[in-house]
Parts: sequence; structure tokens; C-alpha cells
Amino acid sequence: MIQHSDVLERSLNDFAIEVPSWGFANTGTRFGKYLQATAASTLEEKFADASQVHIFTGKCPTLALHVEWDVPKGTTISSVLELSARYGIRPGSINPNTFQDQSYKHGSLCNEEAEIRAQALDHIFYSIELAAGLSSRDISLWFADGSNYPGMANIRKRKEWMEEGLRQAHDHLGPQHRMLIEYKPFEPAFYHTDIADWGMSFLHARHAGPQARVLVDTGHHYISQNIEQIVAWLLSEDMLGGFHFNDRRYADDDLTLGSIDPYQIFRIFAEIGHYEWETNTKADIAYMIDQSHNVKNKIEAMIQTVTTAQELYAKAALLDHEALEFHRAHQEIIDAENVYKDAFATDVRPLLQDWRRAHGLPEDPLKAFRASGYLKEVARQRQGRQKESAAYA
Ligand code: PSV
Ligand code: MN
Repeated sequence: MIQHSDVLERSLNDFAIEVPSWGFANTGTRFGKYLQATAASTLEEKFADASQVHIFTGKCPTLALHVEWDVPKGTTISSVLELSARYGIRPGSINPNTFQDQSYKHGSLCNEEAEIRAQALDHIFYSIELAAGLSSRDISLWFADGSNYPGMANIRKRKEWMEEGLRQAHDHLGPQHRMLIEYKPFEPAFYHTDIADWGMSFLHARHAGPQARVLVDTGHHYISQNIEQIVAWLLSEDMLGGFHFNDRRYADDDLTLGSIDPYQIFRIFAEIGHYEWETNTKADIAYMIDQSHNVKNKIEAMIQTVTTAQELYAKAALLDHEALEFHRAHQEIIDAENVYKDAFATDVRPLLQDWRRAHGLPEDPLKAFRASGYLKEVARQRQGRQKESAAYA
């Protein structure tokens, strides 16, 4: 009989999670920001904080960078690589920013004005070159493009502009790169968003070229949408590129993964696990966190997120796939459902502690981080020089 610990050893070893640079900076809501004395202001501080998450969880070796916030034009590649080497964290996905500049008020790649579309494309080209210099694989695209009132936009034309821009961006990729296309139904646009759902991302990715995939941000769906079905379809089409992890209660709330609906995340992992079991392949998926915490300490929240993701991933790894297929084939509905429920109900925390111990990691990463005194030290160092960093998240 296969031991739970063997299953977890195999699955958790392969489960790396990327943390976002913007998750360590002071970010806020539309109504204000609550500044934290320990928040990171510089790229160095973001690398330093990310390295803490990696040190205590062992599984977060990369940091997602947002170009305008972290590596605007003029930043030297060598300075970023130097920080990366100093803190033992590699640059992860590169996120172009085509929403912050005033010129993007009416969109970027979908803007009516060809000049602004060209400006946005140029920024994406720069981001791709940055990714090449930093040995990052993924260029992760999210567009705030959309409109606020009926009648104000030619939706069809904008779709074609986006298609054209993405195709040109894809032509710029190196063979080592992937282009991930994220969707979001609303915010900041409240009437229509140019890439509003997974189907739109999917079509754009298909048109853009073979290195484009869809990025699923778990917070970017309408309430009650079946996200695992989207995941299953994308897996079936070989178009699932990655995730932005977070949880939500109402909209894109940036709550901690699994804080509201852990079963949803489990079902997503179950879909991926079943695909991997059936095809005997490892799905090529980038697992990334996209959360900016206002009221929780940012590093602690990141550690909490990683351990929660590991717990839910581990539960899904315990699924009895043979039994599931057997019950499905015999229309044994309750038994099939119970395969899910049994795995979900398993307390994997002791197994995770064993796994951590075996890998020289602290059994309780949050407790160990708290005991390290890092927050106290950076609060002292960073006191009084808090800058507003990422303006929007
Ligand atoms: C937009 O809401 C988003 O999910 C995109 O991934 C951005 O890159 C990120 O949040 C930070 O604003
Ligand atoms: Mn996102």
C-alpha cells in the first residue's frame, strides 16, 4: 500500500510557489492605505522579505516583479541580479504595467490612439527584454483596459487591437519565454473589460502564438463561478499557464488563499492532480500568489498563504484516483463525492510537519519566522522612511 507520506513527498517537493514583490509593499484600497512599519519600500527590501518566506517555507525561490514598480526603464539588469544573488531569490514572472501611466486612461493596447497602443507595446517589448536579461521565463500580462459606460467604446475594434498587439508581443518572445494572459471581469473598468473572462484570454492566447497561455487569478471570477471547470478545460486544451492565488468573498478582495473557501482551491488542485494521474505527466503550471495585505503583516500573511496552499495541495494529492474513476464509471455518485470529501477532510498537518522536518525546514514556518526577530529588526531599520510604493493592486 502506498503511504501518505510517500505521496506527499513526491507532490510537495515539486510544488514551488512564487511570491509577488507588491505583496511586501504598502498598498491599499481605493479609500486609503494603512501603512506598516515593516513594509518594503525598495526592491532590495522586497527581495529581503521574499527571502524570509523562502527560508522558512523552503518552496518560494522566485519573486514576481512588476516592471513600473520594481524595474522601471533605467534599472540595470546587473543591479537586479546582484540583489537576487544576495538574497538567494530568483526573479520570477515579469509583469508589464500598462495601467498606471496617465496616458492609459482609455486603455493601452486597446486605446483608440495608435500612438498609445504603440507606447504600451513598447513597454511590453521592454518587459520581454528584461525577462531575457533576468532569465525569467514568464511574461505575465494583465490589462486594465475597458470602458465605464455603454456606447463609449467600440468593443469589437478594441478586441482586434488587443489581438494585434498580443501577436506582436508574442513575436518578440525568445524561445525560452511564455506569455501568460490574465483575465478579470471588472475593475477598474465597470462597464466592459477588454479581457474579461477565460474564454477571451484563451482566444487571445491562441491567436497570439504557441508560447501563450491563460493565467487564472482565483479572485477574478463572478461569484459562484465554477473555477475548477475552467481549469479542467484549460488543461484539456493545454492552455493553462499559471495561477494567481488569493481568495475572495465579494470581488477581487485579495484575501488570503483558502481563508473563505478552501474547498474551492482543493477542487482546483484535485482537477490538476487527476489530469496528472491520467496523463502521467506533470502539468507545466506557474503557481503564483497575488495578494496585497493591508491589515495582516505582509510577510506573515505570505507564509500563512504558502502553508495553506501546501495543505490544500497535499489533501488533493491524497485523492484516490482509481476509486474516483471506478465510482464515476458505475454512477456511484455519493461514493465519488466521498472520495473528494475524504481527501479534503484528512488532517495533513502532521504529514506536512514530517515533510518539513525531513527537508530541514521548521515544522511551523510562521512560528519560526516570528521567533527569528526579523520583523522587529526591519521595523527599526525602515521606521520613518516609508514611501508609497505600488499604487494599485
Ligand atoms: C489585477 O487585479 C491583478 O490581479 C494583476 O495580476 C496585477 O498584476 C496585480 O493584480 C497587481 O495589481
Ligand atoms: Mn492577478
